[in-house]
Amino acid sequence: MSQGAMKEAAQEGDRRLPSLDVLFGMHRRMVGIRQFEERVRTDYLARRMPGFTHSYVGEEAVAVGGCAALEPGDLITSTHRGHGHAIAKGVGFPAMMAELYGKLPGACAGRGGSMHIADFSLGMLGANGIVGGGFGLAAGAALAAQFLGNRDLTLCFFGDGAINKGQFHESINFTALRRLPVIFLCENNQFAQYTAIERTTAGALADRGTPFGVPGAEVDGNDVLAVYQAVRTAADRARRGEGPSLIIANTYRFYGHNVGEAVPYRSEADVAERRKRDPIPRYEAWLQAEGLIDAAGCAGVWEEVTREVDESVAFALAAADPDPATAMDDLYASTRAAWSTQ
Ligand SMILES: Cc1ncc(C[n+]2csc(CCOP(=O)(O)OP(=O)(O)O)c2C)c(N)n1
Repeated sequence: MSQGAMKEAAQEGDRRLPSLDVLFGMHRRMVGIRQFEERVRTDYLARRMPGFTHSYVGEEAVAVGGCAALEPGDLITSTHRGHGHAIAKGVGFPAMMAELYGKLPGACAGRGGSMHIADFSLGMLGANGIVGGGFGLAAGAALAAQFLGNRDLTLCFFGDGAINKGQFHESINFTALRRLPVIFLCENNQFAQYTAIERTTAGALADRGTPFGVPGAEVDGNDVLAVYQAVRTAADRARRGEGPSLIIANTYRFYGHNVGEAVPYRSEADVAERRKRDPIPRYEAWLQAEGLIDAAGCAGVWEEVTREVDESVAFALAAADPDPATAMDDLYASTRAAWSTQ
């Protein structure tokens, strides 16, 4: 479909294409993730922020395209590199920033930090310090949806390193067998921690579902519209009761594995080359070519979002710390309470 036709279809509210609201929302969310992550990096390197953190800069189109294709009741599981997923699913900057600063109004009352941000009310089932930890959660959430008979599906984000874990095969087997509504969305950022994918991974990633009868698609993960379309197709299949799909989104992380890492295993020239395919200017060029926004409009979004991120830091710094006396609260779910809601 030509870009002109796509714009027309979007304006007419074509079922398969994003509405104008979604198109603009995707731009704002991508810029939001970028500016949030850049500010986190600055504050973390200045040793103002506690904990440990992994930057999502460069991968924004995957989280944003994926979450934009979902319906409100749908769920996501995330990874150790989870800030972008949380923002794309609607967690606000103040709750995110306060959580990273370990403050009481944080998304998890300051107890989770960067790798454990969750907001069940938004369907964000949690970032995860365990590589591959989202697979079982996604399978379980989808089993619950099937059991309850609702239309909710679960979008499972994970990395190219995680696809080599046993839980991936266990989860894709189980969800295929039961035809559960899951989308496995692999963010292939070319590295698992410090090791390039060529040194760890055999075969084509998109074929990993083939033995289980699960269709695989490969998309340009720096093209937000391509990710959106792929997830819409997989979501339709899941809602028809046909089971899981696998999507490989090829992308690149612009910074090191974790913030503060020296990155000795790839050259600056490689990174500079990859930065030319930055998903945000690329999407802005498309929006502008379609006449949907001009350069000043784009600049306005950057300004507004940057101000919101700055305000979230001020909010976090002024917020109360959790009371150390409550450190052991909420460690275990009350099984009595859980069963009484059945
Ligand atoms: C079970 C487990 N094994 C190892 C680690 C250490 N570790 C943290 S991130 C990572 C690499 C993950 O690579 P990938 O899945 O490609 O995600 P990316 O970091 O590239 O986003 C590893 C091995 C861990 N956190 N959990």
